[in-house]
Amino acid sequence: MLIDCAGKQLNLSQPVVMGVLNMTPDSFSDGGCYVQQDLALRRAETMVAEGAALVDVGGESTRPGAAPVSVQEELDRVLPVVEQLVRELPVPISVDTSKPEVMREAARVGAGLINDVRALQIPGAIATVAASGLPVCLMHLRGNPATMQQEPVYSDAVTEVHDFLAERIDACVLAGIARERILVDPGFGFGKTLEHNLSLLRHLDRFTGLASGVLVGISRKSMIGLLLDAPVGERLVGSLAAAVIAAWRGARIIRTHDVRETIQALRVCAAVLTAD
Ligand code: 7PJ
Repeated sequence: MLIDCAGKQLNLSQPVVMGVLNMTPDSFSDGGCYVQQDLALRRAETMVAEGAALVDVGGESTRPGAAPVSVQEELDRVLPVVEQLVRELPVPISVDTSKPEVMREAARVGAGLINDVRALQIPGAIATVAASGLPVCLMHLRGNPATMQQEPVYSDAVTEVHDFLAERIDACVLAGIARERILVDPGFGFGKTLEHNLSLLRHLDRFTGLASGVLVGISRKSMIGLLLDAPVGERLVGSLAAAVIAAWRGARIIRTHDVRETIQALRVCAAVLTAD
């Protein structure tokens, strides 16, 4: 199962790791240490050396209550880095954005995948991705990042998230984005309680037939913190357990801050998954 990411191939025959590169000064877990471009490049090189199949560059903080970022500010944060990473790294560079202008410019400088936590709902986003020819990850988010953790309510979270993603896929296909270019993500922590997140992880196999593959981002998130009563810096082991469960339930891309450890955990998982 190969996905073409602007000329670089992403092989999803086994679960792979997407390394997170935050370009936000207020990122909750990296504390903005990689805001400078050379540090960002070195961090990305390390993640690729550790085995990351993709690097995801983001310039908008989507943590609960984070302030909105202007188009220009987001472009300033991510474009120079994306341009350099595309040139210097062998893996596809993904851009975590919801803004059509950022998608268009990222595609122009060679980005290989658009990762949108708002599932291309901002006007112009679907047409921009369709025109770019790039693959896209559609994520489910209930509400918006500012308000999403204010008592999210579902009658059946798994079905509602599934049906939302199915509708977004239909809209994309109608606009000319082939199903083979679409990945889906239930959006752990985006407008969900711990119970919702746990149901989504347990029933992740419900999402595997929707499009080309399932991507999950659980790394260091509050669902791990709540289960372990642990601060962000002490969530590695819990995040690895969740990554293995996700891969076991069919996820093909694990988005993580801890590339080396996650790849080790996934290697064990993949060996068992492919055993007789
Ligand atoms: C996710 C994401 C996720 C996808 C972020 C964080 C918050 N993109 N961007 N899925 N999370 N596709 O890294 O904790 O879960 S930003």
